[in-house]
Amino acid sequence: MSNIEDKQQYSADSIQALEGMEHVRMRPSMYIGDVGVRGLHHLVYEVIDNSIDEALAGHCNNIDVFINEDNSITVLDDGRGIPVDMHKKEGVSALEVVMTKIGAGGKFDKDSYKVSGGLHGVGVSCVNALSDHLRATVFRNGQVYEQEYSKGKALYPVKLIGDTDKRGTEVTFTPDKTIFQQTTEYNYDTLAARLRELSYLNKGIVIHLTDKRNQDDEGNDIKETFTSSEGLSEFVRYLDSTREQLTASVISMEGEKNGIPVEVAMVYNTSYSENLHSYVNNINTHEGGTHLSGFRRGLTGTLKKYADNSGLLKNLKFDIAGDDFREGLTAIVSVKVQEPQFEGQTKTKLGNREVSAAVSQAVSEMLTDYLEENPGDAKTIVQKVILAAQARHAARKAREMVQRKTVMSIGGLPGKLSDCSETDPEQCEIFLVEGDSAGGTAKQGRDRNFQAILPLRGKILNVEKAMVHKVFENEEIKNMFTALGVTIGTEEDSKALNLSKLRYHKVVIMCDADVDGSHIATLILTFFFRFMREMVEQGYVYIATPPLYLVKKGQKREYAWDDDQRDLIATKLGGSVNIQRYKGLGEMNAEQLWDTTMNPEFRTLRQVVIDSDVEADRVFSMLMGDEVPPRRDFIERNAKYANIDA
Ligand code: 0RA
Repeated sequence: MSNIEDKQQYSADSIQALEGMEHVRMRPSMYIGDVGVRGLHHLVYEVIDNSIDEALAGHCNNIDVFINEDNSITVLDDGRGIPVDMHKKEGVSALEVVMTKIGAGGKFDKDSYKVSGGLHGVGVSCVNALSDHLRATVFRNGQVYEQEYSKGKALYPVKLIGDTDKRGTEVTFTPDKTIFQQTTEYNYDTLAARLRELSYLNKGIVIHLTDKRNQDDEGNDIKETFTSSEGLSEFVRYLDSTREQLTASVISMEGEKNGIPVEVAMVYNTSYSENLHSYVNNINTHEGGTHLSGFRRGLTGTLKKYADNSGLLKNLKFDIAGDDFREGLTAIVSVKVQEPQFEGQTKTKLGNREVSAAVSQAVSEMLTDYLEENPGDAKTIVQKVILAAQARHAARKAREMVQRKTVMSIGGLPGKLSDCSETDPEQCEIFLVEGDSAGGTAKQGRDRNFQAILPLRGKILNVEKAMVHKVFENEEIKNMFTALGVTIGTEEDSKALNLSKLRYHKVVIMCDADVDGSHIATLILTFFFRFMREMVEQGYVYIATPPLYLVKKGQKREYAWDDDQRDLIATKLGGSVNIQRYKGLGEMNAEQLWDTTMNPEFRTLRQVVIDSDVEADRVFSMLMGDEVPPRRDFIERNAKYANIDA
């Protein structure tokens, strides 16, 4: 990857210093996206990013990340160490400039080697500004240097604190509680998912994650190592580990096209879903962009040409569309771009035009070779594409039915829906409730002004294993589309979701607090994830949390959501208490359901968020595939606690 090697000697005065630490504290969301759970974790990614850059430049092999006991974070690498020599213009050490000047650290210096970049590419100074305390330790030239900061301000000039034979940089920071008011508690799984992703995207780097807050049975800290010798092809296999591969090998390439480093890996599986993930400079480009369109073009063009030449398409009575080439495809595209232009709603869509041709060419070359060398696999793939085209024709008919029903709107609403009287979608909530009996209780208990109820019958369709047309023919799923007022398909994109007529801004999945209930909630979530993904992304989807226990003593009644709480209440009430365990929503009466689970004043809704695209994809295919791991555990881990009514 020649264009990311050092182009020039990087010295202290090539670091451009810009102003604005105060601004970061005033408007943190402008720099790190938000000040919630997501922003909190971005701080870590921003720091690690510098170490990854150092590794990409060929100077660092190991990165150690610690979640310390007090929820501070330490990132240690074995790179060259941040320079500590005097910065000519600023009159302080380069380290201090990097740590205290927004935009320093080479990020805005396009001649430097950096192509990586944290989600917002704002640099470690931004993390410093948002930290109550930060300590930077540099191991360089046989010596150890240190500087500490508070809320981005240096507490003393860089000082020499000793000798060493180590090399590298260590940063420990404590996020500022006055900025991150929601929480400053780090989630191990969230960090692990990102580090795993980074290890696949940057093969060869060894990343350790240690959680000093939690120990295993032997008293050792929880610890994992992420490293990949094969990179993306290994990543694809990890993603598809619970799916059945259609061909034995993963198709992959790594190289440079028109000066742009391109890496691609892909494999077909027997499922019906398309799993494309793309990255620019290690950032997940969730909205796609030119690299992804280049991938699609290269894939379609090459496969179509091969299929035409092979004669396998003779006598075909229907056309083959781009989508058909991607059914059951898991693929990752990763490019490194010097000056990426990010567009789109969430600034995760690559705009650079030149990247499209580079990826398209890379994919054509890779695939052409593969198909020629593996005629057996080639035939299997083409046959899969033909089947997909056939199913698509069936699906289109079913989809048009859903659409026609939705467009009619009034009168077209499902009979089972108990709608609310309010018509402003922002005020409206809909509860998706398992079973008719719980649906009945919810209907009595709700505030009909703004709460609608849609009962769903028993187990809803497992969309992970069903062909697309079956999904659109399913009665419960059709009801969800019509009730929500959501349609699919626009002029440009047959799969695009149209939320402009969305009738409720809170969609609450309400299931029993037991294993079956969790399973049903997971089925519904899988449906949203695969078919109404934007609903989740825009924060419209929630999970209700009904209590597990009712603790009674005389006239006193209190609810408990877990065993600890139950015991606490029992102790508080004292003497002999009566404890009722709710086995399902059906055991609660309408008033109890309102009080505990539906009343915005007292309930806790958990907003469903997607932490990591690839992890969510893997989790759903795992949960809804053939294996049956504990689903309750899954929901606990994936639905972030958010008391949105507070
Ligand atoms: C600029 C120049 C040099 C190193 C770094 C930045 C650097 C920054 C970070 C941040 C975390 N880990 C890091 N490792 C290195 C060194 C230039 C030289 O030695 O010639």
